[in-house]
Amino acid sequence: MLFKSPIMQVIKCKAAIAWEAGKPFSVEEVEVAPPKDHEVRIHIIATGVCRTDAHAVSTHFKEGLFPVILGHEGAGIVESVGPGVTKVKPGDRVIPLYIPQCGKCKFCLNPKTNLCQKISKIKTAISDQDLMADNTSRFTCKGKQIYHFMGTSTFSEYTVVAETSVAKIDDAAPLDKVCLIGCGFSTGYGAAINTAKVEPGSTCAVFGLGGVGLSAVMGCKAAGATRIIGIDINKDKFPKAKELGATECINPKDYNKPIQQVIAELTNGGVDFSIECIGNIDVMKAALECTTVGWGTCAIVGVALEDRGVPVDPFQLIMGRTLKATFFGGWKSVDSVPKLVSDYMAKKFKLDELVTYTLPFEKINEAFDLMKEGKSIRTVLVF
Ligand code: COD
Ligand code: ZN
Ligand code: ZN
Repeated sequence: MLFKSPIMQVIKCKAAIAWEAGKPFSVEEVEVAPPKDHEVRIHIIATGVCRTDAHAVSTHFKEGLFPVILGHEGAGIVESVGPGVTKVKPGDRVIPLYIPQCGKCKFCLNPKTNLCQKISKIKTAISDQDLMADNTSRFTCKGKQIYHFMGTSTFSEYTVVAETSVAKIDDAAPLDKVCLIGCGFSTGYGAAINTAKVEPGSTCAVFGLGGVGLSAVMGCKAAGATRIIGIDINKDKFPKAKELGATECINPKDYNKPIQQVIAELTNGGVDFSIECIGNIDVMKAALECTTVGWGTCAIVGVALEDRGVPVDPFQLIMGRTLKATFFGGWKSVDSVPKLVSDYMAKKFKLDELVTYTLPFEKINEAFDLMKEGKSIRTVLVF
């Protein structure tokens, strides 16, 4: 029998466009072209707003391309697939992945890393995957080509992603919660479990109690840490941190000595594990230095926009400390995201507590204001 493949149409829908750095988003009608070979078009149902999206439009970030559709913490339903797609089909519930997993390259084949050849050459976490594999965009607005972002662009009602950048998840998963598994939750939780490899009975310090840091706190707890110190300059973040597993919280502003010294004094010479979830170079240095001589491990999650590196005294390392860093919490994306969604459904960790606001998509600028003012953990935008 001869099947005629359906003619796939351009979809007109709403999206938030960043026309230039440092300006509010503009919600516009965009055209989303059909998916090409090995691409998937997704109807985004919900998307979280992450600090990295704010970084990408910051005037301090030199590598941003404009105009662009940001967003990398979404969840949705497959609308159509391009030729050659076998892993998902229309109707499947999915999470777009900003780290692809092609399954074939030397990185995908090695259990030591979650990177994939497709992004192994990037210089910053967020300056890649701005076009599809054929070097063109699927988005246009007012006759102009719009860049993709991190291969996901979830600030659009419909987006197109590579087949290697999508994970099929449980049909029953609430998309307005599990979207956080697309970034913030997995990044922090994995930093504790996969990167720092927190051990039972250990003492941990988590710097920054935003969505990523709180997820790191949950990861430390899940790994069996018995003491988890949360550090933030905004004390309003402390109650939730304690609810999610922090055994104590401290504010560097309350002390007139370096926070690494304060932590060393509180912990008989330093913590076993520390995790930096801010993206501040001075805090990264403090996070390394607050770990104990002999075996302390510091895992960096944040990426700083500054043009300088972390000033590490080699003696800190000679004394037995280890400095590591992580991208997407070390999770191999296609393999792990469906399992993390199942674990959430099985109540193995909390996500709902991280969602402070759920707003209609049109209020995207309000969501960024809430984040910048320190009033939200995560705002989820729904279409
Ligand atoms: N000392 C202590 N706390 C601080 C300090 C400081 N000097 N400065 C800020 N904080 C606190 C803030 O009060 C806030 O509570 C927290 O740190 C940061 O939280 P958020 O909500 O702003 O940020 P998150 O949790 O959404 O994200 C943090 C990241 C580190 C992931 C992000 O900023 C980043 O660096 N992203 C790039 C790295 C990356 O992996 N990107 C890929 C996708 S995210
Ligand atoms: Zn993010
Ligand atoms: Zn690969």
